[in-house]
Amino acid sequence: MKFSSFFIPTLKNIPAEAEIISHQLMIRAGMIKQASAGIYSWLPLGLKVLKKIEHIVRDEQNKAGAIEVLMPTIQSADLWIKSGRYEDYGKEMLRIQDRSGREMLYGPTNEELITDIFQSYITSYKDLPKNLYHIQWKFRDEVRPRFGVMRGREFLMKDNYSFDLTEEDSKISYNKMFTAYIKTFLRMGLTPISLRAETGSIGGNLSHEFQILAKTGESTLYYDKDLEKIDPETINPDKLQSYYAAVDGLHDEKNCPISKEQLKISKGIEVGHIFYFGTKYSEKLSAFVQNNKGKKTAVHMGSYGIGISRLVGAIIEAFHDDKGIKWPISVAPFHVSLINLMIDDKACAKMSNIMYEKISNSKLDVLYDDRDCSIGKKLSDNDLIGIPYQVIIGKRDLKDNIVQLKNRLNNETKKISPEEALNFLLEQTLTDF
Ligand code: P5A
Repeated sequence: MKFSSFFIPTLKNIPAEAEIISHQLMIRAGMIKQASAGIYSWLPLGLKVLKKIEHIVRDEQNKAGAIEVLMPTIQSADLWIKSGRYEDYGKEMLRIQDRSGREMLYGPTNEELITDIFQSYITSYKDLPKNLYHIQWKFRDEVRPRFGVMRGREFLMKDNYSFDLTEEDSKISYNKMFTAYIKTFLRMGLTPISLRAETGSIGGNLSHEFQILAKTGESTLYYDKDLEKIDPETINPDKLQSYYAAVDGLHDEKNCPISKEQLKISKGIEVGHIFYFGTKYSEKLSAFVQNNKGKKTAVHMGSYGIGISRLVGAIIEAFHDDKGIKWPISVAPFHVSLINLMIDDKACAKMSNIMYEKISNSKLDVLYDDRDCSIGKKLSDNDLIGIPYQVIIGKRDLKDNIVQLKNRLNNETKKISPEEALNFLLEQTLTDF
């Protein structure tokens, strides 16, 4: 992709309305534009990252045996009245009337709708377990939407729902998702910390939230430092759930079961939340199956959410410096930024075109900065948008057959030949594991 024909409207100044770093950087890097409070348009660079995150989430869901569906954003109030949550949800629910006066709503979550789909088709224990997911926009009319996409009113969530015959089977589904979540966040280069959590308006008695570590995170986490050492190949959910971990208000220094040496305190951001709530919705919405003795029983359910749009901001909170974003390779909008500092110089243009073609023909996604603007703007814009590798082509170096290869994650720069730079880039693996 050529920068000059793409659409990345970067900004030099910090926007006044943005309180936190990820919000500031997303606006400055031309990733999003606010449409109204807590509602955003995704510009091309932001959309690319959103899609990369969505891809990793979808891939891990599929690998864990979940099946994709797509439910609508607008729901009828009927099922919510049956489940009892139509009143409970209060003002956070955006209520809409259609032209015939029917009560509709913009879905804040989908427990009711999925339970209704399940009960329409599945009647036997032989069809269990089932785990259905979708990736769809949600709306929650938060009192104070802020922090950009981290706490929006409209936001993209991956949510799935498990259906099992017994509580015991449900725990297996729960742990499968627990493991899939850890793998998902590790693939994004993040460090996930899982904590026992409150169940809130979703209900039930078993719940974990997943926080990722970021120095600028909103929550303070207190946890066993061994929770940070996770090998993606040998994740043991029972073991991870047995470690001590608590957020802010729930940590009690006096009664903490682990030693001071073992306790770690870090800042985090909640990016996922999972719940087991038994038969709470299945009983109210008639999701019954026949068991092996022919007896009608309500199915045991769990629900599992990942904040996909929130993750874009959360990853920036975890990976940035004073110049801008530093994307982990697996979610980066492009892998390589090819920066031609002198577009009017014949040798620079020729070398840039050769490299652009070679990189374009590989598995790497390249952004070719061919803009007619100052060297300073080119370099600062590229640091701002945070593509992991930069190849910088300048007139003086090129005379000695040299280009600069910059690793944006550690800001190290090497002066090497264009061939060496190409070879290095083509050997990169594009996921974190
Ligand atoms: C689980 C899936 C649920 O809604 N029902 C279906 C359950 N859980 S949750 O904790 O309320 O939300 C799941 C994840 O969604 C993200 N999230 C948000 N992201 C951006 N803006 C918001 N206002 C917002 N609210 C929730 C979080 O990542 C959360 O963990």
